[in-house]
Amino acid sequence: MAKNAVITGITGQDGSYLAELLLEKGYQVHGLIRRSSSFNTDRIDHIYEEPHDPDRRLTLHHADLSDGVALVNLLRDIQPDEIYNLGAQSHVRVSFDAPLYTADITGTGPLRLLEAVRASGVATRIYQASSSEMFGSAPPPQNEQTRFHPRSPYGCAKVFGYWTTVNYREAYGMYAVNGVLFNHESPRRGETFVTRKITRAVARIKAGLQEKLYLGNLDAVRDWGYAPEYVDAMWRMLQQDEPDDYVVATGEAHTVREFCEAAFSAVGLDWREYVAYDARYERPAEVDALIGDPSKAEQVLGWKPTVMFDELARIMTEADISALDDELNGRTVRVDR
Ligand code: NDP
Ligand code: GDR
Repeated sequence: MAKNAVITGITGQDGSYLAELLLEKGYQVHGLIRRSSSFNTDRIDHIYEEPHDPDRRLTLHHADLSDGVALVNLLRDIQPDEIYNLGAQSHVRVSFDAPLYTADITGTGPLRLLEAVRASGVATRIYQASSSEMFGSAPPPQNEQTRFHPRSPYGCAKVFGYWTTVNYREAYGMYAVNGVLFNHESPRRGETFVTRKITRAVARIKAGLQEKLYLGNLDAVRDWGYAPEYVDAMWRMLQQDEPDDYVVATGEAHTVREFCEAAFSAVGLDWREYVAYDARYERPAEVDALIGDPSKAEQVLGWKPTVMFDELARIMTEADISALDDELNGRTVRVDR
């Protein structure tokens, strides 16, 4: 019998890659999407299946992490074997502008989902998308033992989601796990996160469509990996005998400045001629350095990253150049890269 999985946040970067992975593995995939006045399924349109196709394995349902009753009803109907909670207000800078909304969706959202599992009585395994942002100002390298010191409403909300997941595992014996994932990127990364903002700007500057790229703190250090590899780690976490929490990272550290250098030099440009400072992209409290120690994931899950910093910057820059080329030449933009 094919396994049934529910993905919240299926329209996001990770949700789209995870849906592909689970479909490849033969799963029936149920994605929860938000009602929007415009189309919001770009990242999954290439795997979309006609609702009337009797053999379809991808089904989309309207739901929102703010609506606990809808979650109960859906879980009761779907009876999933696995749930991946990737839905969130995921932008750190935006969380300072919308702290209560972020707390509700990113923090209370996981609690609603866990309660929905209890209320629907479904026997399932649940993955919570926890984040390296929970470590905040705790000095690197960070691993599963590192103390949390979040520096944003987003980070605080993720800490709540983390401990709620641990608590439901301990209190109710649920198979509930946290993947503490460090930054991971791809050509599908949201356009306002720094890596994608840079690679998109490189393509536009190269094509003569943009003159400057305005950024905030160039000194921030991050551990950037490749999103398709990180969703594989999520799946592995739900296939173990016992539920546990894992850090997923590359262990390599680079600054935002270095990412600029790598992306601009990939097309023969000197980043210093194009990057300008704008204070609006600074955060009220910054996370200076996140560098993960993924040894436990490697030992227990057999997970190891292969795409590292330079290759990642190159993949993203090339994808943005070719997407812009498609756009300028009136071709449909391919999202399956
Ligand atoms: P994205 O921002 O690309 O996707 C977020 C998803 O959540 C989208 O599908 C979005 O829907 C959905 N969503 C937003 N609000 C709600 C809501 N109220 N109810 C239901 N769904 C909602 O994030 P990523 O794919 O990058 O990240 C996936 C998860 O992993 C997030 O929880 C994020 O916080 C976490 N994470 C991400 C890391 C990273 O580096 N990418 C690192 C560590 C953790 P819509 O498309 O309609 O906006
Ligand atoms: P982050 O990612 O906050 O780490 O959260 P982001 O790419 O937004 O910022 C990384 C670093 O770059 C600095 N920065 C800028 N950031 C943005 N977005 N725009 C700018 O113009 C800019 N200039 C400098 C930031 O200050 C920061 O230090 C991501 C999200 O995916 C979270 O959901 C996830 O949990 C964490 O990664 C791990």
